[in-house]
Amino acid sequence: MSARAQERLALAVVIALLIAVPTLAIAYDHHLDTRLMNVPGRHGTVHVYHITGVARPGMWTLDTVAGDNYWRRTPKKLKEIKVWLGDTLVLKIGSADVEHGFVIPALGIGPYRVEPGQFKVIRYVCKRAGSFPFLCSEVCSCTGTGFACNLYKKEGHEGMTGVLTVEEHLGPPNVTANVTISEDKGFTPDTIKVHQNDIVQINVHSTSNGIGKGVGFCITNYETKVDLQGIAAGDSRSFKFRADKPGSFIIYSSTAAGPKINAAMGSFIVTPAKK
Ligand SMILES: [Cu+2]
Repeated sequence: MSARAQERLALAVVIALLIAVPTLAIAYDHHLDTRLMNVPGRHGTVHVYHITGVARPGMWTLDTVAGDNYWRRTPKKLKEIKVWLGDTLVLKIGSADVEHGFVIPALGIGPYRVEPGQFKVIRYVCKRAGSFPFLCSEVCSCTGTGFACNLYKKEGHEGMTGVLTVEEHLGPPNVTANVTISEDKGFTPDTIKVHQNDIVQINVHSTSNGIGKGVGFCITNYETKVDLQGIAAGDSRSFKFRADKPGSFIIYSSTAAGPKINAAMGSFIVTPAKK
């Protein structure tokens, strides 16, 4: 073979490798996902999420963050993952830059160290309905020191939050309550009585704008299920949940709505289920 032909052959081999390596890498990645997806679905639907931690601006994202788009465009922040009770979550967590830590404190998931170039795969069966915040447990946004750096650290850490919402198929409510929130009377009616495990629907109507941000409706110990914020005057909101915890709980405005409404309180009473 002539020297020229050898050169051409070498060039052809290099080009072929340049195409083959990324193609194989993508195919392998796809294969791994398919394997994750195909785990027998004993627990509802299996959802696979690729979550990438990005230190600056601090966020978890579902976008691919690699190469040029790391520099050129801002990935979209992952604010919420929504699934149904009984579904299985497969979270494949990576990092686009520095070490992050993935944690869902209320569910006892993590913290898992997520280092760049590696993936942490978490499988979780959603057995509790509610809203569970996830965040980054590392101070990750800057690895240096100094004022500017500390600023970014804070931004990054605070930005790396989102919420996992596990919804329950509840069916029609056993109890419906219509509550009006007003400046002069607070919550009307101010007491809601239900039995444990009742499906409760509460329709909240506001006649006040509070101090400009509307009013809120929240029940202590039920915050992960019931937290309506910023209901403007004239607006109505509804929500439905299972009263699974017995006891006497306080109804309050979770939006700062001025002294009168902030001082107004109601009661949510859940009678224990008969045995
Ligand atoms: Cu982080």
